[in-house]
Amino acid sequence: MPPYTIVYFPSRGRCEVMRMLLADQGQSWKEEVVTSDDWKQGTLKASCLFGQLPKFQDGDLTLYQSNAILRHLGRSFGLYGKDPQEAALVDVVNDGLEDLIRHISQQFLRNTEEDKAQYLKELPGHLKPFETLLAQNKGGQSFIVGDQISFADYRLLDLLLNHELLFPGYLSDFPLLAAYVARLKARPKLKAFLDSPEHMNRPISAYRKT
Ligand code: GTS
Repeated sequence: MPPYTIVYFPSRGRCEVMRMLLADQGQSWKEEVVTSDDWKQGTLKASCLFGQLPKFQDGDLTLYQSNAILRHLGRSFGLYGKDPQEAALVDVVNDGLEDLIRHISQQFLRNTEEDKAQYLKELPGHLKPFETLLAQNKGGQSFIVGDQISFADYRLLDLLLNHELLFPGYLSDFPLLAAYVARLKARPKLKAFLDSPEHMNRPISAYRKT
């Protein structure tokens, strides 16, 4: 039995990054998929510390809060920079991604054509900090921080891949980010996961079909 269990709604949402990280690190995990009917019933919600999912089990340890889960996995698998300075930079990237993802979630909830057009117009401004960070690290030929993969790389990759589904070709003005996506996607275990029906058939958000 794998020690890890992800309890979440039937979407990529806040959990695909955990799945990508675990798959790339050669781990297996169990899924407990919660349908909206199950959730509305209320018992599980009442049992969750903050009344929300994801819930994550690592053996006897039960965790809530997706960023705490990611940081736990980062520490467990050596995916949190090679020293405190790099760990702090990994946090900077992750917090910047959190802000951006919150902003995106608002757009997804409304999702009119007008919102989409406005979002696309603003997207280059949102991506710029990440392209800048990449450029500052070995001219963009490495990871987002240092010379080893961190949990922030999986999170950034997840965000960029989701955007590719929504806005194909959107990275054409961001050559370093485009090359970074291609490089990470080619990691064998990650590629196997990203090509699997398990990933391909899971919608980005519970609120969307794609
Ligand atoms: N800060 C929390 C985290 O990062 O884990 C937020 C969790 C959260 O907002 N969960 C939503 C939820 O449980 C689902 S989703 O935003 O991840 O899609 N919603 C149901 C509810 O009853 O609040």
